[in-house]
Amino acid sequence: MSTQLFEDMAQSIINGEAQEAKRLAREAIRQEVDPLEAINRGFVVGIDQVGERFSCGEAFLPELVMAGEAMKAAIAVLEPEMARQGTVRQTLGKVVLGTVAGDIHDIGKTLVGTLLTANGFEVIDLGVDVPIAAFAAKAREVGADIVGVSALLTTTMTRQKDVMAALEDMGLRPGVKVMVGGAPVTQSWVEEIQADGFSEDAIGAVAVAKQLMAEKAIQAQE
Ligand code: B1M
Repeated sequence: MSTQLFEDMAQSIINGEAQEAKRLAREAIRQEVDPLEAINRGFVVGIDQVGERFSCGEAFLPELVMAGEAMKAAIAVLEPEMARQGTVRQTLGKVVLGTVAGDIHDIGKTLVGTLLTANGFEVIDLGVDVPIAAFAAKAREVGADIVGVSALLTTTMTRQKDVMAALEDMGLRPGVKVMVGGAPVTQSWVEEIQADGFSEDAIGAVAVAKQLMAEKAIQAQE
């Protein structure tokens, strides 16, 4: 497979062309390209460029919006394929997932949810702009093993800490593990708020979730 397809994918996002992004996503499936590779080597390269241009004032909000829409359109085509390729079918654990209050970025969070589902986790996706208390309330209602909290803004990242406090207040910790993620999240932030797990990407999030389930199993034996 040529790298031209990946380059075209990136360009479709930079141009904010949702129809073209969808066409290229279908083409990737037709050529049996790994959907996650298409996302990471193609579409994400484009959205990262738009993000960089936005942060240095070379691109503006409408471009960010259009790039985001194109990205979502492409992922919507690839998602069923990723789910279909997920081989593990037994439920590994229950994950309540969402993007924190004040934050409407959902592309990365949804990707994390898709890969967790494809790898055998039951995911309850609360969506975006999720109030702090809603994470804890849903975790209690469904008996969650893990609460996954995504944040893409430095201003909303602090709410990951608030979600942990809400779980603590409801007496749900340490039985419910907390995994955090999102572009501004760093290992030192994770250590500061004492979250149980962190991943920089969606594939890593699956490995972290499995690790957290293993830790839960050990805790249950103690
Ligand atoms: Co916004 N935005 N945005 N944006 N946006 C960023 C995040 C920004 C870095 C752009 C920039 O300046 N370079 C910047 C944040 C700066 C900061 O705080 N540090 C920014 C800003 C400033 C804003 C607004 C404030 C702009 C404005 O209005 N002036 C505004 C805020 C709105 C709000 O939320 N209240 C805003 C709005 C938007 C759009 C709506 C236009 C659109 C979102 C569309 C959507 O999501 N439906 C948008 C977009 C598209 C971006 C960028 C360009 C791309 C984000 C993305 O989807 N990346 C982004 C710049 C960038 O990140 N390059 C930017 C692709 C996605 C696959 O990656 O989301 O990082 P990501 O997810 C990864 C990992 O982070 C990780 O795995 C995912 C998959 O690999 N991960 C987890 C994510 N969640 C996880 C959870 C986990 C584990 C891993 O466990 C639970």
